[in-house]
Amino acid sequence: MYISIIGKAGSGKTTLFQALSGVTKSLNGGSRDIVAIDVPDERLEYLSSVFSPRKTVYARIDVSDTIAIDKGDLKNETLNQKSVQQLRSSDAFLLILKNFDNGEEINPVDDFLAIYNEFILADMVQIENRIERIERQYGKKDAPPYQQERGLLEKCLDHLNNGAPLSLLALPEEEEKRIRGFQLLSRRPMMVVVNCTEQTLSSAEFVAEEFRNTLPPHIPVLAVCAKLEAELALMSPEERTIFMSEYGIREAIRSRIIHIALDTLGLISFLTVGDDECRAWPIKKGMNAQDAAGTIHTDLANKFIRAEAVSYKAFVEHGGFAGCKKSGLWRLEGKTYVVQDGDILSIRAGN
Ligand SMILES: Nc1nc2c(ncn2[C@@H]2O[C@H](COP(=O)(O)OP(=O)(O)OP(=O)(O)O)[C@@H](O)[C@H]2O)c(=O)[nH]1
Ligand SMILES: [Mg+2]
Repeated sequence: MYISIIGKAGSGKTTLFQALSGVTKSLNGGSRDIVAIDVPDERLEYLSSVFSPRKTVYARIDVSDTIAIDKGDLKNETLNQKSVQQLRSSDAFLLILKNFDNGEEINPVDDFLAIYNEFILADMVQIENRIERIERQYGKKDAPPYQQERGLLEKCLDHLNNGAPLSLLALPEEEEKRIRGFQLLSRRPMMVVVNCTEQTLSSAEFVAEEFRNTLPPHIPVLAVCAKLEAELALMSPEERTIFMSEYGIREAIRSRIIHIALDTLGLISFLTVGDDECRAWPIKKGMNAQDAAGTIHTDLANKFIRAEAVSYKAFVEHGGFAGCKKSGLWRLEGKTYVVQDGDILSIRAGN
């Protein structure tokens, strides 16, 4: 899973990247760094304290800083190919909007629309080009696979023509697979981070709410002060506590951003426990037990027999596996069981 931080020049992309990754780098823009970060998970922390495993492995996602983008950059192909490819290979976008005052003009809503619409336009251009190529190659000849593709492309184009991103277009699985290869930008989920000044941090929730009411309703919005968060990320736990109480920050926003990002991506995690390893496994919401087993090892999917399952909540509230068995909360699930967020699973597989 790969999340790109995008935004206009000077919006705070690199600062937010530092806040999320804890990696310091020079704020000179244009860098294309990618860092894998652990997904904070209190459930996993608790389970590790119970099992004291040799290893605790968090779910990981990749986060990257990107070059600034602005209106026209994609449509007019002024961005370099590497940067475009980086955007296209992202699974989701975290769009940061400048809402802090450093003497320059601030237009966060305009900035949002510039990039949001740019992605829609870029997809339109790409689809139109593809349709043209199909026509040139096959003319009006009846070549069914291409006619099918053309039908799908035209459906997408209609949708984009209404000013809506492709992330809001529901497609049957077959078409979904077909469209994936095009790496269309507006098909990716997007979340917004409003980057505020230190002074307005106390009203961050109010600011976020305002933006939620202004931006399209499907876009998750958070308000942060990226600069403070980046400083927090580099501190020792002791320093952090003092700093947070000074600024009246209740929780570092890092964990919230990451969790909203995962939710935007439609990801949940299941957990595995043992003396050797406690681990969180990220999977797509709706995945069945057999496919989930396959994320651990393909053999476990191929030779799947049953999944032993206990929800994390039941584990905590009923005193572990033994208590859950007594209370009838320890389950044996089959291949088609839809795995839930926080399920603690143990896969039984044949030899
Ligand atoms: N006051 C304030 N300043 C910030 C905040 N976030 C970033 N800045 C400042 O704004 C400037 C630009 O931040 P960057 O993180 O480099 O922005 P960027 O989007 O990576 O910029 P480019 O890569 O050049 O497009 C820096 O001087 C930051 O210190 C913030 O939350 N509050
Ligand atoms: Mg930068």
